[in-house]
Amino acid sequence: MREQPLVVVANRLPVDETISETGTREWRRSPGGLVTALRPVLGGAGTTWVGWAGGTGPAPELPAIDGVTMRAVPLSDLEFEQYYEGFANATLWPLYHDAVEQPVFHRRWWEAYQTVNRRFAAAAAQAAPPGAIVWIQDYHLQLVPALLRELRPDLRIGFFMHIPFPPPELFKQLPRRAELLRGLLGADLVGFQNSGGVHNLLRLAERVLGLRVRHQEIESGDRVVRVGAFPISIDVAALEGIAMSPQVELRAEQIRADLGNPQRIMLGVDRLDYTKGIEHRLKAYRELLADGRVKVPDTVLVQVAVPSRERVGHYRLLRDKVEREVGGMNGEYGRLGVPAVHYLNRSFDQEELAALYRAADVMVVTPLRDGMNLVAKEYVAARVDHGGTLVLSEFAGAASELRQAYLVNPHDLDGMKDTLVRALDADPLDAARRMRAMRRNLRTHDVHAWARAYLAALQN
Ligand code: ADQ
Repeated sequence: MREQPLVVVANRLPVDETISETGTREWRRSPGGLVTALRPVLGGAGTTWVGWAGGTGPAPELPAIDGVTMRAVPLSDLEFEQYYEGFANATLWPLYHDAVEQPVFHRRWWEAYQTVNRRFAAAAAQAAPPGAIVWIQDYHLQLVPALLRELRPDLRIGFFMHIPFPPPELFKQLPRRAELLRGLLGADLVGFQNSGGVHNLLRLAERVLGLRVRHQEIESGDRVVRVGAFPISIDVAALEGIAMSPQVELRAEQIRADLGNPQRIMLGVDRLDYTKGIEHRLKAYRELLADGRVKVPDTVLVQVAVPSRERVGHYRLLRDKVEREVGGMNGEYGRLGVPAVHYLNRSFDQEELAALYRAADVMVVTPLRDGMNLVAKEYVAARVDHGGTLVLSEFAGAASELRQAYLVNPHDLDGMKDTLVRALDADPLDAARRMRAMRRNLRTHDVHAWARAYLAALQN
């Protein structure tokens, strides 16, 4: 059990505002995401979460949720646009994902990013008791470690990057690269999803800042910053419990029946984001239909795409493109009452997701670049029956752990088509052997192990 108080600093607080039946405003814990990952370490000595509550204008006063004190950081409309949609999601997000979309740089976005990062640092400094551990999350807040250290040198400061961290060749495009690196190096420990991120930060510290680097440490003034890989995971036992329940099993059967009991169901579940390779996946499936290697109604694809960042131009364009493509495929290859692609553009609860996972014969996860990809891990955890096959992009962080998946390069259309067919035609014994091996690995590398490993390293 942790003895020091903990302050988690993340762009978003784990709460959603809802209107109750009597019309009053209420705050509920938001499902999924980071809060699920951190739940096991949130207990113990006092914990505070610093983040934005959603909405613009003054920060609301929030009740504690599950014993965690909530401190809201306000954002104005303009800041939301320039810091969140702008610098975080139109500059850093595409650049860090191999620039699969063109990153946009604007000086006024950078100003807003600095202002908001200063505000988060001040809120964390105020919330943290003496000697507390502060764990800062993700690319939105890269300046906070150094800003916070200036305000509160007594704190133990950790940073974890959930998305990929790019090689110097890409990172060096950023006009404010040195400031961003110095911001990160305010932490005692900088964590990444895998060794690629670690290696890239070490090289950047050397090349851009001229610092001395040895092993996994960077000498920064009179301090040593440690850097490490901590692959994030999911709450395996909780998802297994859900997936095993009779209701979910029944629901999975019902889903298959609703789809017309096809021989094979393929499934994609993604946030609607251009890094997830949804278009590449649809194209491969369309060609398989055109070649006659896959036929409706024997095989169908279910694509679940949760709307995301809908005010950002790239995201609106992507949604339009995906919808046009799905419409085109259904017009060409669907039958009356049996579309080739069942497209669902909304969010589901964990039970429904687990039932979808259990109903799917082939899970298709094909990001062009992804820090980890929890959907792949969720599919494996949900397959308590050892059924199903996973087709997984080499460019997802999860590929280095889920080695028995059918790995694909989503840019290689022919390769992807062949692998999809192999996964559809997999020998059930071989598929079960692969699934068992992945499940064994996942069970010992769940989210509790992740959080414990990171915090132990930070306190060391
Ligand atoms: P994301 O890019 O959001 O996360 P991912 O890891 O796949 O991507 O997580 C998505 C989550 O959303 C999953 O838990 C999934 O179940 C859920 N989800 C997807 N579709 C849903 C739907 N229709 N309804 C409800 N829930 C849905 C970032 C990085 C990733 C990294 C995570 C965690 O981009 O690479 O794995 O952070 O570090």
